[in-house]
Amino acid sequence: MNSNYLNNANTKSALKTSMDYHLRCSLCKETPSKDCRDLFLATAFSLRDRMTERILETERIYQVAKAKRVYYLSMEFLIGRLLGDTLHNLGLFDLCREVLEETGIDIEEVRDQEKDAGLGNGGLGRLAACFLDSMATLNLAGFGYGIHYEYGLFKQEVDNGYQKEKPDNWLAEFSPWEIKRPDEKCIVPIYGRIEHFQDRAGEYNPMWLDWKVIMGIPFDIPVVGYGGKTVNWLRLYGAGSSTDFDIQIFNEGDYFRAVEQKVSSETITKMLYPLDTLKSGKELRLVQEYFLVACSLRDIVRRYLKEHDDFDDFPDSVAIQMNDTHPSLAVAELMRLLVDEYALPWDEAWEMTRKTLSYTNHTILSEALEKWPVNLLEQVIPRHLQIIYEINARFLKQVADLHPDNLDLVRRMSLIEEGENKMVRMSHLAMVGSHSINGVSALHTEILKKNNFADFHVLWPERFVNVTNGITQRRWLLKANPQLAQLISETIGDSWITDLGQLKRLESYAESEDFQDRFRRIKRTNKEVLGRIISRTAWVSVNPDSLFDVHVKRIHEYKRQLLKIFHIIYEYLQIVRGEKTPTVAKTYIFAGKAAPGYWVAKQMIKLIHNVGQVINSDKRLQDILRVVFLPDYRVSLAEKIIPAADLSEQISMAGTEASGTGNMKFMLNGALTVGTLDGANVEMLEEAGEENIFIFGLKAGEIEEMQRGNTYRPTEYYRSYPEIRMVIDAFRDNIFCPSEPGLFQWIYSRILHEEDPYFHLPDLLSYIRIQDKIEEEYQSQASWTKKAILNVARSGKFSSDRAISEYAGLIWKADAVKCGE
Ligand code: GPQ
Repeated sequence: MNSNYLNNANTKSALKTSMDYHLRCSLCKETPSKDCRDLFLATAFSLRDRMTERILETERIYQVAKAKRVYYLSMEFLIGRLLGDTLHNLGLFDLCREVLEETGIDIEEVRDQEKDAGLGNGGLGRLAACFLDSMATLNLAGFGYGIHYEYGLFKQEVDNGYQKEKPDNWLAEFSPWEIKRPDEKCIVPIYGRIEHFQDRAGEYNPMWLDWKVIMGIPFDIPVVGYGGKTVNWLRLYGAGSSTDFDIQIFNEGDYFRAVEQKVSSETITKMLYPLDTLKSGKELRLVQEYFLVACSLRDIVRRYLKEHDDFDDFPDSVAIQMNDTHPSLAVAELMRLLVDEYALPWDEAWEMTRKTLSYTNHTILSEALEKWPVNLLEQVIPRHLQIIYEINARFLKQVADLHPDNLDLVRRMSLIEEGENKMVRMSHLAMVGSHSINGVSALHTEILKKNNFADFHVLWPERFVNVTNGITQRRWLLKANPQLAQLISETIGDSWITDLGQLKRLESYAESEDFQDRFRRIKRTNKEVLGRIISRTAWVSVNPDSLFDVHVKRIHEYKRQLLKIFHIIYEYLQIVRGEKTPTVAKTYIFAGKAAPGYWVAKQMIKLIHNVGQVINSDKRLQDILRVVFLPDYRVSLAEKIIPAADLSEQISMAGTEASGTGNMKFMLNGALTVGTLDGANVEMLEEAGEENIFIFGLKAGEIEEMQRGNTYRPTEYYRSYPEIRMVIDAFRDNIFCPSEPGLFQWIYSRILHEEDPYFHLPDLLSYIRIQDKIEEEYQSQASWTKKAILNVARSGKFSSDRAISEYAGLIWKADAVKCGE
């Protein structure tokens, strides 16, 4: 039933009334606090009212339409701040700005009061957040399931160049967006043991006994699509203790044990593991993964059974996407629910499971491919381990029937890796239990098919598809770069907001002097804004007329921050030794977090800091070079950095970055890319045209060949090329650690004598050459701006709307359901 509470809600006076109401009735304040926190909360509550109304309406429409529901299961949703996006998507941004302006408040100050919800590490988590926005905007009944971490990704501080991790207590002052729903809690069994009991027919059936209980409590965050009609939700589960269970121990007279049990249950969702393309191997992480899967599948099945009497329509009514292998226990849990709790025959349950689930792979790096020890699974989820064994036995029989003499193949494809410590290969579990397996860029999917998952590709070629990643233009252009968004809308209309391909029409303005001029002025303003953030947080003053060369992302060897530093060192030494006359002033900007236990990554931060200290304090380079490291990279900071970039660094070793999504955000905001032929860079080259992007370095195939033949000899590069020698020797000679000699010796020795698995030296020369070319091209501002405009114009493919339409059509078979007026 549609209620009338919020009739005429979208007028200035109605919005003002809502905000006043919440200030008094929700916050119990006569006047708002000076710091704008109260105003932020009152605004957020007013928007939440409008969204919750639409959630109910949307749900009603989905029910009538019998919409197929899509569930995106992910351990991470890096949603960042929500106020700006929500205002834009509800069409209330200008109205709200005016309401605040009338009380003398700048909307930016209000927005700055919101803490980032950092419930993810990087690309994978941000992708999930962009996908939610696109699903709602495309009118798909698509919902997210994740974990309500009490602490998100740590806050990064930098002390003398060293990263310090501080807890991110994002919920300290609670989030106004979430709706706690204790009435929809679920109960999740864990630990315990299996016994077999004989039934009437004499068969032995397994029974899971003595399990403990965790309670899953849902928190819903509304997800509003552009236009404000469709409002879906993201459901995050927090762990609590079961009161029933506590009382049982309590009654046994063991009060302390009852409290301990409560505390240990609540620890489960305390914090996000700060690892990106690395695995933790910790029991608590396994428990988190299981907890997510167990809560969400119970919820999904419960919702389905409200409208159905049996499971016959399950795969036609429900699609479940597993975001990497982190939720791959869904295969075993769905089987357990169907077989153990709803008494479906195995074969029928298996068909349902496979038809419902699909799996996205996000990396080929072996250190990120999840495997869990069999004995840990046995302890934590014994029944699931049994189910995994049963799935494996049936699957391997199928393989052996097809290839009777190929034991090696059976061993390679098994869900279990044999050895001293037997392990479950989660990617195999995910593939066997899914009808679709996808990579996240064309190159990545090809590598999966050819290398990592080749055996599976031969067996099931039809299951493999590619869906190149995308980003939402609502956040990454409309919200993050309002002036550019405005210029584009004035020029070609605003249909690009929901149809990014429309940007193509900007091509005809690429050479217009007037358009170029306005485009450049916007970039310049964005650079000034970033310049102020840099001086405030990194204590370095930068020149907004210099070329902003930006390398921001997680710190990881494969992403090669070190290659960028090599180039900076080369340039610096060339200049101070009088071998180069600089023609362009440059500001090198880095930002990114390192996993707390990843020593090499943390050293990179220290190195950037030290290189910065030497260069920034060298009088000879005063107006020429600056190197800065911005602390605490997060979504809201990215929204300031990306619109201000001239050059985007995407220089991972070819074949290692599955896709990248930052690369797309820079392109959309008119930065030119310098990159290797890796991940989605390959497709960016195709779209932009080779004259508008700077591609260098070895190709994935060439690297693979060198790896296979073991033909890479770092010392040969060192001996043959003076440029390389000059850079590497700087580490031996302590040029960037004069007061701490030896600090960076390890880089010298590792690269030359031990190992360089990320092929820095073979790519260094071509990187230096392409940087020279970039410097030269930057001098012609007209041609640079033309290229930048063409990049924006040709970035349409990289909208997450396109990616989600492909998922919906190819994988989920889900149609849009228009949520009308
Ligand atoms: N990615 Cl496996 C993550 O951010 N975290 C992970 O744990 C894994 C992958 C990234 C990947 O490195 C990027 O290349 C992708 O663009 C991104 O996922 C989204 O697909």
